[in-house]
Amino acid sequence: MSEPLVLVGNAGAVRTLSLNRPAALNSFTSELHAELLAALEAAAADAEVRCVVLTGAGRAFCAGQDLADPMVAPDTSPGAAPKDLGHVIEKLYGPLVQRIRSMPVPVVAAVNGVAAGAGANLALCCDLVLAARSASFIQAFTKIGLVPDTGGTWLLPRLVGPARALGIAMLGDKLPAEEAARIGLIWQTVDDAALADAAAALAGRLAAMPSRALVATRAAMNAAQTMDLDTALAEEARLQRELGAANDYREGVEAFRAKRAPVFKDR
Ligand code: T3D
Repeated sequence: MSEPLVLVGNAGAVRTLSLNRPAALNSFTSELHAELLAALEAAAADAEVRCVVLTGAGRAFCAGQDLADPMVAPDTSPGAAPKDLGHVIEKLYGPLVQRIRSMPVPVVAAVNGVAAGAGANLALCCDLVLAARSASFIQAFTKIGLVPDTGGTWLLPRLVGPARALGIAMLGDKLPAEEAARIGLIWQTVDDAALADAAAALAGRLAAMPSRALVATRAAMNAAQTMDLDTALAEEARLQRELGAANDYREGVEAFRAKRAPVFKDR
């Protein structure tokens, strides 16, 4: 039997998904897309899972689209029709981003090495991005005549502002993880040898927190980007009304008053 393209690990309430095509730097084929989407669906449907960690097997996080995949590799024979890359984005990368951004639990990217093209934006669309100090982020798209996809045009200016976003995306230079953290593109870097433990600790911490509040925080911050202040305040009231009626709020306040650790269960 062939190796799974996504390795699935469980530690308590944390589900770790490792992209597993190390010889091709975990670049995406349609098969990898299918396995990753199925693994994310399974994590979303499993009430025991309270945080997902996404990482890569081997020395890379993900080198984006597998450029040797016949689905996208240009056919150079005379008169050959161009590959419909728009279809690939609509059918594979778009749904992947939407799946991650709508997960019912927080998603941590543990970026263990180079994250290029769609691989960089796959990491950036996670809620918290933790990277090994030797990792790097490359918006490789313009080098092959494409625009940033996998949410890159939406994410980059929101994360680092339009000036930096354009510099990073147009030049396609390798951005070391420490510089990515310094400019606010990612959450944190840690020593390479400490990445797995740091990701596990961060994910364990998130898993013990009120999932619904974390997910609503993600959704509210996304939505507020296109709202005026009045609308954002109204949305905060709506969410607070909803969360204030949930068990986690009661538990959080009771635990605070009893000076004990809360046990959150809503998802
Ligand atoms: O096309 C569409 O469908 C639209 C969607 C696009 C989404 C995208 O992601 S477009 C961007 C695609 N990705 C890239 O352009 C990145 C290409 N890779 C690189 O620039 C470099 O490999 C890296 C900077 C990521 C790493 O460099 P380095 O020197 O550490 O490794 P390497 O020697 O270049 O690569 C190691 C192996 O991985 C090598 O194979 P080999 O020679 O050992 O058999 C290399 O060919 C393979 N590899 C790396 N990236 C890809 C890849 N194979 C297929 N596709 C890749 N993207």
